[in-house]
Amino acid sequence: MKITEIKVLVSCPGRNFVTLKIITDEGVYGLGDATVNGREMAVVAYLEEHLVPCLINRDPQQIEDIWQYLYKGAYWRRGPITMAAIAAIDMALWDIKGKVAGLPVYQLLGGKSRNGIMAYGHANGETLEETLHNLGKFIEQGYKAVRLQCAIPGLAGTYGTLEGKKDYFELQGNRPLPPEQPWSTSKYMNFIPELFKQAREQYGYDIQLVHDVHSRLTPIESAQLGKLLEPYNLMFLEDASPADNQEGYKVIRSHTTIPLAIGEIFNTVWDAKDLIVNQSIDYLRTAITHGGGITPMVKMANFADMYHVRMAPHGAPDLSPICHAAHAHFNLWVPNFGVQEFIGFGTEKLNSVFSHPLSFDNGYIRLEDKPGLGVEYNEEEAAKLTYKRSYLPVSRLEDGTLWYW
Ligand code: CS2
Ligand code: MG
Repeated sequence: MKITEIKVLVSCPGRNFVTLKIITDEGVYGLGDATVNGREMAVVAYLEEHLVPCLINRDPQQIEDIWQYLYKGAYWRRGPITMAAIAAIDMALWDIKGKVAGLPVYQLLGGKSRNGIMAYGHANGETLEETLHNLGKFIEQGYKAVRLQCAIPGLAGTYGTLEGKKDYFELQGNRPLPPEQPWSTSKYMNFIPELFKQAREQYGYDIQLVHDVHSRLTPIESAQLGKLLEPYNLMFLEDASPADNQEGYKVIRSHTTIPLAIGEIFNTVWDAKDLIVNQSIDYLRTAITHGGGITPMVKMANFADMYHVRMAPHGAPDLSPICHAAHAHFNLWVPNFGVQEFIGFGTEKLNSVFSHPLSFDNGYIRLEDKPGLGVEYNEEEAAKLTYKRSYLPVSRLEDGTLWYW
């Protein structure tokens, strides 16, 4: 079997997605997600100019050798652009292997370790009341875990809220330049504990709650927040502090028992190694698209398992249904599974381009058995929805200092 053609397909069904299609001489093809939010065209160039020429005529069944060739052979290794490009190729090769074998990818990884994939939904609001009302709606839908994000009084626009838009796609797909959003750590720290105090008073402790700090705090501020939230028994606090400084997590860990999750911007196991070995974290959030593909995610998970770290893959709206499907196969297999972030199945426009094998019932994601990843991509519909540059916001403190968004 040989790779005869590779297409790099960009479409904007509400927001930009980069999809890789690897076609073989036996007519079997595979799909991969190469989307890096706000930097999509950099990945397109890396794939088209630097990787695709090396792959034509290769045997697509040599998944491991191709991954090693693209990673070690690159010399300029790691980074979000490189690893998303490699990830898309890796996903597509696993898709092909499953189709050739007539098996869903999770069977090739080792079969089911669970029947359903526990998901956490996003309850957010412009006010504390709206956020708690939305939490109630997720509980009614049977969610076992929910993320709470709320606009901070006095700040215009806070991460994790819709800022008046109808959905994440409208929010993320219409930023012709990076919007600048104000941030105040003190306003945030004075507000968030009250959100979780009232959530527990109103809904009790059965529902598992998570919160995403989005890397806004210094390590000692994260420790302070962790201690303030301990009475509310969160499942985890995500991205408490930027993980460029992995040592910082020793500071957080030494002050609070709140479980810590991190990893959505990680792109190799090296980004997480010290955090795992030092047992500074409890959940690893790396996504298959940003982490280099299924091949390295399996290795990361096995390494993390040695240190009781569970996998909680990133599941944001800027990952395509191909990645979400790949996560479902991975999550069905991975022994040290924690939880899967789930933002729903998107809009009609998104589903006119991507069809996927996923369903949701009573708090769990289910995966329909189909060979490979089980996703289809409608090139004709996709071609009608052309790329539209859109950025992630940037954040500034109230004195104008540039801060982590
Ligand atoms: C967030 C992401 O889902 C999450 O946990 O951190 O939505 C993140 O903001 C986006 O992936 C950025 O593109
Ligand atoms: Mg996050």
